[in-house]
This record gives sequence, C-alpha cells and structure tokens, in this order.
Amino acid sequence: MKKFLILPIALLGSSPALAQMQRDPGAALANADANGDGAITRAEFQQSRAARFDKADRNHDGAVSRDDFKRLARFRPDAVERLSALIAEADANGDGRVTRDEIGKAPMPMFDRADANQDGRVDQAELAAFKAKAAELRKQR
Ligand SMILES: [Ca+2]
Ligand SMILES: [Ca+2]
Ligand SMILES: [Ca+2]
Repeated sequence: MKKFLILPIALLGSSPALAQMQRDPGAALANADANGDGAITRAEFQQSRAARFDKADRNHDGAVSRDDFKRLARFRPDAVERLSALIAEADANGDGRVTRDEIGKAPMPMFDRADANQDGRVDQAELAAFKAKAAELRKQR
C-alpha cells in the first residue's frame, strides 16, 4: 500500500506545484494548446505558464512574490497556495520573487514526462497516455 503513495510523486516530480497538479495534470497541459491543433508544444506550454505568471503579478512589478497575494489571501487561500508552490518551483536565485526570466527558464518536468518520444510536442496520443497514467495513479491511492 505504501508504495502507491510514493509512486505519483516519483512519476511527476516532487515539487509542491506538481503535487497540486496531480489532481488534474492532464488539464493543465490540454489547456495550453493555444492554436487548437491538438498538440501542445514546449512553446505553448511555456506561454501558458507565462500567462499564469502575468495574472499572478498583481502589482505589475515584473516579478511574482508574496506581495502580490496580500489581497488574494483574504478570499482565495487556495490560489495563494498554488502561487506559493509556483514561486518555490521557479525561484532560481531563492530571493522569494519569481521574475519573467526565472519563469522562462524553470524546468517543465510535467511536460517532459508527458512528451514520451521527446520531440518537443505532446500530441493527442501522448496526452491521452499521460492522463490515463495519472488517473490510474489516482485510483491506486
Ligand atoms: Ca498546439
Ligand atoms: Ca528570484
Ligand atoms: Ca511528443
């Protein structure tokens, strides 16, 4: 039983943001398909992450930090949790702020995991396989 608790984290990486995305990891990928051609490229995934970044940068100082969540914390504690995880994941120099540069360079372990043949795109078959695997792991827990 115990090994099933460890498996999903081992599969998707151990960062808190990824742990959160385990709830619906396929959706985060599928939503990134900006041109709707059914495949998600690295650029599309990166762009969708940058879009989330822009939304999170509430005070528009070009970096996402806890300062941006002060008001959010009152009515969306769940969102704050997600953003904190995102910061922890991408804050390369550990100053508590994630700049656009840092988010652009942050690793994308979930994308890499889904891109089974490593051609830089997650196609429909890969996305389906990724979703199936995630659902299976959810069931096992
Ligand atoms: Ca696409
Ligand atoms: Ca930083
Ligand atoms: Ca691929």
